[in-house]
Amino acid sequence: MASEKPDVLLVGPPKPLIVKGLSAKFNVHPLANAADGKKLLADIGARTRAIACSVVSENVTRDIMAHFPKLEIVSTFGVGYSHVDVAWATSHNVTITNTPDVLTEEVADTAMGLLLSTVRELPQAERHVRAGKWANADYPLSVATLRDRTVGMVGMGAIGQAIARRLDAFKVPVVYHSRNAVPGLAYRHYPNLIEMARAVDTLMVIVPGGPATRNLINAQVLEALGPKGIVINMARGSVVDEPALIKALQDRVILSAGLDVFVDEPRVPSELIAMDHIVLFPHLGSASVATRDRMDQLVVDNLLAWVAGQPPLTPVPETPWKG
Ligand code: 8YV
Repeated sequence: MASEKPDVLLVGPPKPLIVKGLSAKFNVHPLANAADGKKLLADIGARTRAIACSVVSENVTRDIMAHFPKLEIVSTFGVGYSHVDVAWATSHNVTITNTPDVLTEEVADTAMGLLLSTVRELPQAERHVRAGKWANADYPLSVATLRDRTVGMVGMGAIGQAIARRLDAFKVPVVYHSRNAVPGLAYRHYPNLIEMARAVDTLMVIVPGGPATRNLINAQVLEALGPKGIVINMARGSVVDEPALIKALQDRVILSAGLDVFVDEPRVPSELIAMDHIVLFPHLGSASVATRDRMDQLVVDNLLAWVAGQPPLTPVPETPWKG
């Protein structure tokens, strides 16, 4: 007898919290466990109205969604959702939900960690101790200091503002670039990114990924930032023109970079690995057990609200829930 529970396709690893949370109300079909993924899509496509996605590293493409003529909702993990084809979802009346807010402070903490690590060369100093070099020589004084810097935020959403609050406490001046000024914010707004890059020495990149921001940080911006320049990327690899960044670092057009994200992650260009003066993190902005659990739970809660006939909790602005 056919089960009365609705079906949900799960894209990405079948994390226990998500599978368990959804199983009470749904028949969960993890794509990753299917011996034949295409067959699974063909088998459940006609009747399935919901997709869950458990990571930002798996794409929910139009090719996948097109198997689901009755699709109503895609509930994805991550505040960023450039891995879901938003244009297709919008034109097919499919609501996308993401996991904002629950990760804001965690990602802002990581951003400060990456900024301090990069400016003060903390990972390099730690490597010096572990390599047994301290007995022979002190680790050199860091070339840079946070004390004389101005941070230009590229993006001033919820996470950008949480980072800016931390920088206030560190007594570091903050300005920002975004398409529109954020009402009520006291920081100076630069509508023009190049102009802001000229005025600061540190860029903190925290804008959404996707076509609108692709290669926003390009050779011209790096040139404008100048030889004291440090770029911190907490957004998506796609926002920075990676070959231009590599060249700017190699030619010392800018001083350094701290990168949490990469164009083709988890593959990191060998040119970046070869540069010992920069800092590389493995995309761990939100990566604590507690925060990841809250994100997983929000993936579940959006779908539980929807299946109970209520509006999903956190639809993204491009695809508001219309009922
Ligand atoms: C990731 C993120 O979840 O939420 C996002 O959009 O990029 C992070 O929180 C994470 O680091 C996974 O790769």
